[in-house]
Amino acid sequence: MKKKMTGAEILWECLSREQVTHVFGYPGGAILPAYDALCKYPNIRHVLVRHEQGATHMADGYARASGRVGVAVATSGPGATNMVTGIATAMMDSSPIVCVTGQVGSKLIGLDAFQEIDITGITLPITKHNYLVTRADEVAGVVREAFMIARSGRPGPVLIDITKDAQQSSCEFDWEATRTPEHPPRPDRRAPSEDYQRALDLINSAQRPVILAGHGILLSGALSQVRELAEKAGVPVAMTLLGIGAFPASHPLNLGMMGMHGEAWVNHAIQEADLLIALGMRFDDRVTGNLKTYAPNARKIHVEIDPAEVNKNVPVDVALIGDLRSVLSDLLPGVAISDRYPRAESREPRVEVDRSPWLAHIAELKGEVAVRDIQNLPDNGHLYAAHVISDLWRETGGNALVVTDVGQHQMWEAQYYHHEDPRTLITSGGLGTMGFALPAAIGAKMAQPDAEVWVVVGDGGFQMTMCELATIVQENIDINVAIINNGYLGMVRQWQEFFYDRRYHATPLVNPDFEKLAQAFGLHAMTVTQRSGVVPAVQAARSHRGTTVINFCVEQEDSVFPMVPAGASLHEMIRRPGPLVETASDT
Ligand SMILES: Cc1ncc(C[n+]2csc(CCOP(=O)(O)OP(=O)(O)O)c2C)c(N)n1
Repeated sequence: MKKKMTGAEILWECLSREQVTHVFGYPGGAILPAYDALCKYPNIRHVLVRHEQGATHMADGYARASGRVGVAVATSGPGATNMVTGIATAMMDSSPIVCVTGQVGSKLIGLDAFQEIDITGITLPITKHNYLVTRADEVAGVVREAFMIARSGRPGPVLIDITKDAQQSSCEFDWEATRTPEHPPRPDRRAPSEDYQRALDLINSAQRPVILAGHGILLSGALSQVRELAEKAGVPVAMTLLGIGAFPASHPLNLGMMGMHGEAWVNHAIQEADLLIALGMRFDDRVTGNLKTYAPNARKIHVEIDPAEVNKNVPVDVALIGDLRSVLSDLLPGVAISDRYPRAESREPRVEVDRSPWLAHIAELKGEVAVRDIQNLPDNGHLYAAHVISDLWRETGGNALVVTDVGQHQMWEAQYYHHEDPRTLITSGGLGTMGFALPAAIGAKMAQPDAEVWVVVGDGGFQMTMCELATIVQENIDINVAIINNGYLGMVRQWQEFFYDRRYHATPLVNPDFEKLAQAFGLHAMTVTQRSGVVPAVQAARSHRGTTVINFCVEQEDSVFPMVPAGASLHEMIRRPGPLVETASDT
């Protein structure tokens, strides 16, 4: 049915019809008509942020926690440019968000009007697509198409810039007439069947296979297919940082995280493998190390939705392009059963090769590492970040949704918080955006109101977006914040220690008293300086209704181990000097 509406009303009407229930935003002149029209849409909760970067990270956190499209709104000029980091973060991590920005009146475009900026030009390389809308009758079609683009194929951010006059003027609104064809993403074309056969031949004959599990598994929802593949064929699973949660941490075939700060046994297994089965991952340089020496003896199968990723960094033997869930569903019936995980359907072909020596070898590599683990250090009065994360994991039973920032604490979280379920770790993997965690956690909590949400953040990154503590108070949000306070920009300090002769320039931090700071925002807060104080603090935060900020003052010069130096081969790791138990007298 046709109805006369303003462009601003059409915007909210279309967002409602796209099932949007939350938007994260900040008003200003060029988006005011839209804000005024929002009063008519009480079904949409607007979360008033303190900085537009926060709005984009919240939309991103919302999208990652829910699998739905997150929405952020800002005004023209500085409002729009403040969104850039959040949009780039979403782009690098394939997160579906739609950002709506106001633009100056269409007659003013190009005249350097007050708060005019070419935001479609600026965001061209960091969006899947973007639009400049100058007429009310364009709004509906653009919004529908933007949502379709954001969530289809390889998901990502879309920006809609709407001029003030397009928001103010009226036109007939007809939702049905704006229907965009849900054209399947191009990669939905099936790979030729001979490619499937080649992949199966490689899988069924490999002696030392490893699955590389990436973020695409979570995005396509291929969890059960990946698990079936691993169990059926008896193949161990290594995860990228963003792939954490794609395979249960407690599963006997789980290896853990790979790459620059991956566990030593994982990287060794990859280097010794004769087959890598890469699922929804893009062979990021932090994952591969030196490409010339990466997995030198392995044939490679790459299953990926984005054809541009295939053969980009690592040449592969077989590429299966398409939605991971459908590709794996097609592949699974032909995968031969390994004896290690015998299954009921015993009529299926069985693996000819014996993979138990391979699995036994990996178990041996794992055992050798335990002596270097900081966890085995007796309590020497110092508080280590790994202990904080580990206690947090135990106290929450591994069931919390953890949102991390970027730095050492991010890697310790990946190593010591064992995630069983998908979408329980949210982190900026691709762009590595400090300041991401606090706002992304707010968005995640909005998407999963029943989840126990913890922010794990460094003292540096926390200060980049800590203004959003005010949003937490205003919107009455119940999350907990663990600041891993080492008095340094820790990860950069670590690089200075290892590679710049301990010249700690511009990395020591003079911090505010985080406990008092959080209290000034009206929040419950604590400071912990001893290992014995971690569990009581976590328990107090969990039993307190509303947000608690805990300032964990940890060892200042601890480093994340192992570490593959940038550009080195994956097996050339800097290891924590060990065994630690013999050097534990440094009280
Ligand atoms: C916006 C931004 N600026 C700079 C960096 C470079 N960087 C990566 S890690 C890091 C240090 C982070 O320090 P902190 O937040 O205290 O966490 P820690 O490493 O100590 O756990 C820096 C500066 C970045 N990733 N993002």
